[in-house]
Amino acid sequence: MNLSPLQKARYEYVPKLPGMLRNGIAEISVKNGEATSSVADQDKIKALFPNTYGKNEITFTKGSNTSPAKKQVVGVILSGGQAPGGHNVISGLYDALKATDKNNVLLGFKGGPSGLIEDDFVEFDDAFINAYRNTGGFDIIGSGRTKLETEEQFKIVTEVAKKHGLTAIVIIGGDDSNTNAAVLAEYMAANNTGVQVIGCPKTIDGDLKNEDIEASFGFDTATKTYSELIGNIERDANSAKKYWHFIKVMGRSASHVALECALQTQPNICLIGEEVAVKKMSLSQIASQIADSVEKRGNAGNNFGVAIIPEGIVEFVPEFSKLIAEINELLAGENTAKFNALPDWDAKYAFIENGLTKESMAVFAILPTLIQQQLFLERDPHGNVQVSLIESEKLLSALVKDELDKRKAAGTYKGKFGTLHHFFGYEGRCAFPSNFDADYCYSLGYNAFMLIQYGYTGYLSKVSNLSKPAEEWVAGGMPITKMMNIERRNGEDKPVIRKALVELDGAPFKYFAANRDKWAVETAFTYPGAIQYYGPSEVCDLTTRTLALEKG
Ligand code: FBP
Repeated sequence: MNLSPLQKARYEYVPKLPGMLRNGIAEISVKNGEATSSVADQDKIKALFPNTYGKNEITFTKGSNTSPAKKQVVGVILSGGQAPGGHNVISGLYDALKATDKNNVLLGFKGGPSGLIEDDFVEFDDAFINAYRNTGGFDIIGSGRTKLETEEQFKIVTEVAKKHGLTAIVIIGGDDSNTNAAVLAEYMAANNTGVQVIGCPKTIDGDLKNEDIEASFGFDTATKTYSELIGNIERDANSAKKYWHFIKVMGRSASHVALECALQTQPNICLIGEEVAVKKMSLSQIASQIADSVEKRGNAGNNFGVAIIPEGIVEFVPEFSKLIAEINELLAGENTAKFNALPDWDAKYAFIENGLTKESMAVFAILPTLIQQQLFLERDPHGNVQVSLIESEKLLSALVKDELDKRKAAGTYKGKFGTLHHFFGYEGRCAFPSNFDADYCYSLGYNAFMLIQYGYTGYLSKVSNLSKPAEEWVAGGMPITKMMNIERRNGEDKPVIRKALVELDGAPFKYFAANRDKWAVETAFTYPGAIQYYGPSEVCDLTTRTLALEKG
């Protein structure tokens, strides 16, 4: 492997553990907390998880380690989208496992949950792990999006576990993967397999958080990476003074990433999907709001600016969601073939006009042709529109241009509107983890092993008090069932971990809302610069603005 100087230096970085885990394995004991109940639908969740429901929250403390001596063979998987720090979860897990007993074994199942089904694995040793310490990416074993949720899959996993003598499985994933971890834990307990299951909270989207989990790992590094790039673009915009940059950032179901980037860079515009949904905003209203900023700035001679758009924005616009539902209906079954056989776009347009309601057709008609065609080109295997592939940054800038043309004709707008488009997503998911993520992830992995050693199952590795220095972090575990409620998914009632959307009465959004009118008109950009790995702690160990504001 060719090593960059930074990679070599990062190998030497020693991640910081919470104070209570620092004295060595022999000095970690357990403090029992309260018994738990699920956040909602208690009776239903309890009935679905009779073996793992209602367990106590636990915290680790300094004290004599009373866990039973037992050889551990642990399997680990990475699940879903990449997030900086995944390698450190595995190295923390490995270090705690080997420090407890050098005969313990850690197996990595490759390519995500499918690795467990296909029994595709590697056994980690020191040399293997050392090559990945403090690095970004999930390439140590790869990841995947196969869902572990059916009885048949669980039976196969049980066979694989038996074959290797697995005592525990660690699932590093987002809300869906950890929901499945809880279901697997219950299955393993109900069938007396002796296999424990522990989850670790991952996702750059930041939407796996709640009163127990303060942040999912990867959010810190990814948002710092995007914010660096956005800050650089702001400075370019402020230098050249000739472009409006429309920047889409990842975060499909929640706008935490967009909000955090806005808090770090103070752009002229940042849309928050959750607000759009609550206010039931239309595409025209959104375009008009952006056009107000462009107009005021343009009339003052500032024909440049920056707008941040969350990836999932269009799904939050009620009229757009309705349009998508109608298109899915319109092309159901044989209609797709009929539509595809039409000779040209005019014929297709007439077919669409004929099939949509008047209201949805009105929305469709204002979309730029490129986006109209995208809606019919990009389909998923079920024939549905792939909303995540819609270039919403281009859609919005085109709608803003239409609005500005009207204002120009009316004589109110006198500026120029040159646009550039960007999408920041993959650029941030595999960055070298910030010191925060390197420390947090290593602690999550180390802590996950302590939960295993003390015999817990169906727990999420929990490290909290994260806005304070690592020394003051609190390590422990929370039953996953505590975070669950019943939701309708694909026409069925399912027990799931509730996804955390941006709270409009939360401190991060309120801070943004109190400042955005000023940012929309003035040039109030801030330039966070690149993540710093070495240097003063106030620069290198900074947490996100979201966490700082949430924790006051
Ligand atoms: P996870 O929820 O699995 O962490 O993934 C989140 C994410 O990074 C989203 O922000 C993005 O929409 C999606 O993954 C992209 O997925 P893919 O890697 O499959 O293109």
